[in-house]
Amino acid sequence: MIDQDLLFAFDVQGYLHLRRALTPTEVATYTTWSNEIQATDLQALNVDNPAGVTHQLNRPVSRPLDADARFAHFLNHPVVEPWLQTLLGLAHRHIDNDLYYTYPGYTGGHWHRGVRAHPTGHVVDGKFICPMVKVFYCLTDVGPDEGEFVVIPGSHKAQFKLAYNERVDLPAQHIFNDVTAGDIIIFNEALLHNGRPNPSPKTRKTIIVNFGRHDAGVWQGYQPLAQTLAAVTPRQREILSNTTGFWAEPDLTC
Ligand SMILES: O=C(O)CCC(=O)C(=O)O
Repeated sequence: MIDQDLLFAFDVQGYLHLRRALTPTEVATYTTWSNEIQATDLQALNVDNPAGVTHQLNRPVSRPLDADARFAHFLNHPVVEPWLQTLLGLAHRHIDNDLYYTYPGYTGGHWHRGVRAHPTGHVVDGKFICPMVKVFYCLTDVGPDEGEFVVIPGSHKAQFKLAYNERVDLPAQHIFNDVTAGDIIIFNEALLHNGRPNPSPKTRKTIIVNFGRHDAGVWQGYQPLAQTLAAVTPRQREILSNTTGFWAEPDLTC
């Protein structure tokens, strides 16, 4: 069941911070999996699409699902799947996936969004029609000045343009600087978001899975391998079975 207060919050903020959504045992297990694939040979992993390596983040491993099919668990984690069904529809699809580390000394990213803002925040006739929703499974505690993730709450509905290139701070930014290992962040990819510089000695570790609706294509370089499709559950295979080629933003200028 979807909590109506959280649904309201997702609508007006564009994100949810689900605190301690993973158990400590889960965090320990997923950390072990992540440690085990850190040494993945990226060239070998991407032998099907060598150009893909340059389109991927690889900090330290992009497409962890293909490096280790256990990561398919994050396609339909029981905490997340009801949200994906509500925000994207029952037949939602995978777009890309990353094991993403923000290392000490990281100088920060750039503000961006995966899809355009929408006047209603992607709600039409009382239903969400989000084209892209991203899920962060947070594996580490994150405090102030530890390379935290930032979003601009409500920017998925923004009606005014903002010059944000080269800027570290934007008005009203919310900082996930009170994250506990095991928290899950779900956000509308129309939100402006970024990763802050990390002057701390700690690495922020996140498993990221990006999802779209039934008509979403996969991001270039993230097509699942045949062996991955064979190894996962029927439900996970369905989520991985994009039918429309590479990702292209649907026209939702309604
Ligand atoms: O977690 C971060 O630092 C940024 C990740 C990000 O921008 C993204 O996944 O689009």
